[in-house]
Amino acid sequence: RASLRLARDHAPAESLDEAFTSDVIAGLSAQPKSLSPKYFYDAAGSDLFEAICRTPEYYPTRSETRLLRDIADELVADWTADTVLFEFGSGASDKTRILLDACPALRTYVPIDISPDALHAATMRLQSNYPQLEVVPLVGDFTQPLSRPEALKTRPCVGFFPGSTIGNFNPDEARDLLRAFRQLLGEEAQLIVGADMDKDAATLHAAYDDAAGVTAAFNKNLLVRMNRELQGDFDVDAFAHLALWNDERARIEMHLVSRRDQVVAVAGQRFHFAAGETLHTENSHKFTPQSFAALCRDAGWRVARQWISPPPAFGVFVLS
Ligand code: AVJ
Repeated sequence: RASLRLARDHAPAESLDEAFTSDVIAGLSAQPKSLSPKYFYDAAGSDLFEAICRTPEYYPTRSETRLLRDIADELVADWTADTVLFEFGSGASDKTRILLDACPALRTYVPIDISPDALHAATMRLQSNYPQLEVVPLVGDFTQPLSRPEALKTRPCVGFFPGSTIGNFNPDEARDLLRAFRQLLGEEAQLIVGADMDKDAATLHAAYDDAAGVTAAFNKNLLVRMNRELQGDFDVDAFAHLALWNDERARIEMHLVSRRDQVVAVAGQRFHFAAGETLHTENSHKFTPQSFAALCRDAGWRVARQWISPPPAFGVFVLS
């Protein structure tokens, strides 16, 4: 099994903890203030995301899951027992089960996730439910360079990138990321990507501002995490959750809005927030079949097949 371990391309310049510290200092020093959405996913944040998926307003998970069930046999039609399945941002690996059930012959699954707790729990569950499957978990940030170990280089590879995680990246970053996946998986590989589709602003807005406040808690968990891990003194109640639809950029934005003029200490520094000033925590880009195909083309992939669910529309794309 050791021979299957994924290798980092370069020695990591810094640990995840060090990256969190430097990204928080840089993001809170910037104008406007921002922080990468990857920092949502500590253990509590990963659980809150799973809870978001169960809210009536957050349709993407349900639309995508239904679609994947409907098309699973087509997705796995040319997989063999040798195929290696990689997943980027695997979380609870729930959607993966749809593919595993459709292709019982599959022997090797490489889930990659930034949350060690979510990854560990998912690995334990999968190993007990799929005893014939070798699960090779990789804790890490999939936006950092990764390379396939020699042992996997001769085997056909399929990448799985569901959930519209691609939407969290701005167009340049998304292109670079899809290119890096191609580099990792090899020229012959396929990449299955789930992408949320553009739709009416009311449906989009509700999905990111659910009535029960689960998304608000998910957003504010960033403050809780900074308090705990970076000795912060954020007053969580002094910030409000904001979700807004940016029509020009075709994206939902999430922000944390300072309710008052305040100074916060975190990571050994002090940061001023004016009343109404926001910390931009997430973009979630929405696509049309055309805009998604253009992105893939820029990244050196082509859309070989695509399926769009019934409304609220969600797309699954097979790239080759
Ligand atoms: C997991 C990144 C796809 O952008 O819809 C859910 C995360 N943020 N509600 C998304 C999220 C707010 C989600 N992704």
